[in-house]
Amino acid sequence: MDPQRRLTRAAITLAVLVLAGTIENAGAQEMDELWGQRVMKLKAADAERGQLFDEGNYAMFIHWGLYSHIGNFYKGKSYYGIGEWIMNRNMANIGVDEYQALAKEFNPVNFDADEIAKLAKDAGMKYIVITSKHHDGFAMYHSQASKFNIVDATDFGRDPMKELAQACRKHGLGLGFYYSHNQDWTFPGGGNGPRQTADGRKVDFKYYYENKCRQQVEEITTQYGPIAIVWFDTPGRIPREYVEELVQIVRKNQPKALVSGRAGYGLGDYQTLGDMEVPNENVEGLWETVDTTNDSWAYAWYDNYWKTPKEILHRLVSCVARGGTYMLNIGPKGDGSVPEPAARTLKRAGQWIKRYPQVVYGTDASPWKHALPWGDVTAKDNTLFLCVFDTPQEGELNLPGLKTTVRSARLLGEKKRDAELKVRTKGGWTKIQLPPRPREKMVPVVRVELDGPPQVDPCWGIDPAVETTLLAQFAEATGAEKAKKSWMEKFGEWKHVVRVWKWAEGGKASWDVDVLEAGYYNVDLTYNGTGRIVWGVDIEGGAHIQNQQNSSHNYQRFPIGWISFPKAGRYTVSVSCIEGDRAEASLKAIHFTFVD
Ligand code: FHN
Repeated sequence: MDPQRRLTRAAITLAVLVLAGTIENAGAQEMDELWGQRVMKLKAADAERGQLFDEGNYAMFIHWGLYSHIGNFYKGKSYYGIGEWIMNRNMANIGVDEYQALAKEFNPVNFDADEIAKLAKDAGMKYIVITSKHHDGFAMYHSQASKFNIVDATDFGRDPMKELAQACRKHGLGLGFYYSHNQDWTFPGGGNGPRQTADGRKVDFKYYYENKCRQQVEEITTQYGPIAIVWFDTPGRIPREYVEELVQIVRKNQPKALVSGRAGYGLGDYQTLGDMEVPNENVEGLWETVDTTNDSWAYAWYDNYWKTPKEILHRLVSCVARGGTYMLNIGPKGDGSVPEPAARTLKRAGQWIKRYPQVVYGTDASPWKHALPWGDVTAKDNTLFLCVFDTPQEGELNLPGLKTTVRSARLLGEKKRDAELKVRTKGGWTKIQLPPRPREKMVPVVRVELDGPPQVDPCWGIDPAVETTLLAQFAEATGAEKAKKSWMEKFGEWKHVVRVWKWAEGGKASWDVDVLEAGYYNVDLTYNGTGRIVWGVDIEGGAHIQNQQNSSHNYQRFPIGWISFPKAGRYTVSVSCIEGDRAEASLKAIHFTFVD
């Protein structure tokens, strides 16, 4: 099949999924169509380029373009979804000529590159990646390859990428360019773009590639000084030779720049996880998560669902603790200004990072390989940084299965600098006593010095001092299927889960756990499904509880009841689906809260 037809088919598959509202059905195959081959490891030769991620860990992503001027409100109607897709038929369905004509109205006079670079700096970010051209084909810099660019097609007449490049240099930040190499919805032959030129000549992808794409990648890699990343996106089924050539262009012009994993064919330098995907388990190699401060990437007038500073820190620390990098997006408005709540939340989170830079920059993944009930851990050699997102009852922090001896534990940021925290052990757990009122109100951090490199028993701990959640992702499924699912909540707003479903008679999801305190624990389950479902929870060789609860099409939490662990120690806990639509019942997590 001709590559463009295949590409269109991929876009249609995705659009059909969205149109049909089948938020359940977007599977790995469709993700691969959209994001390309995603698993790759940085090659040894690229190690120098890898430094950006190793040391940086936190970056600013910016989606800003002609679509920002529309802000998801077009001809008197609001459209819900990612703003940069406003042209798409699932959004406002704007034709090419009509969209191009909008450039005359776009005049972002309030764009202030210095303010944006300063915001990134204050937020604690190390580099900025901005859309030089998104799928709409509008270049946000002065391009010779196409007049459809911010200098030639608007009254604004400035090159904001030049201004941003200067501002980044001034503030000591790296700069990267997002470039949509495959999709171009307005240039003849571009992915999902018109099939003919203005004079009616039929053209294919090669025409777009040779007359625009290749030249623009040359431009962005030569006109703005040294750049840190070229962030290609949605390779779809672009022919391999084009990606090879684009990567060569980047290598030739910017030998130190990273190429994003979404270049396609595994030709990028690192892996980009799914949009908005903060992984639950450590991921090997060099990788990043891209996320946004609210729901849309580009500015959407109604989108006020901002992540709080604490949520931002939680998602950042989770990425670093899983071994990766976090790139968090802002969507400036059509006038070029940054929405105030976005700037505010980023700065607040940044203040915390300034207090504890050693927790985030240049640190390694958690030896537990997953979050702990009260928070998460980053590490550097023999030092652990315990980031407490949920303060445990009576202020005692419980660490399951730490086998290396603790030399000392101190709360960072306290006035009494050297005040050591009390540390004791109980049944293989390490217990650290926090002061009753830590000075740090947002996310207290305990620095733990160990006798040697951290060694951890992989058994799951059930912590009586704070709610413990065990994800289905970590369960062993027998007589049931464990599978990853990604879906769009709003158009383009991705969610990801690993769930256990398709339960056969006797099927179960099991976890080996280590219970610190004997007693009753309240059990809740998070699941989705259809109709009423009877769930069972069993402790191997011990208690069994079961209960019927309703279900919802999206993941919701329902109570099941109390279960007793007669003594502290090791157990195998399992969940089974006893009655109801067992094929559809999808378990996401089990939660334990100590009662008595
Ligand atoms: O289609 C784009 C989308 O508009 C946005 O740029 C995101 C950011 O990762 N990438 C694509 C979808 O994955």
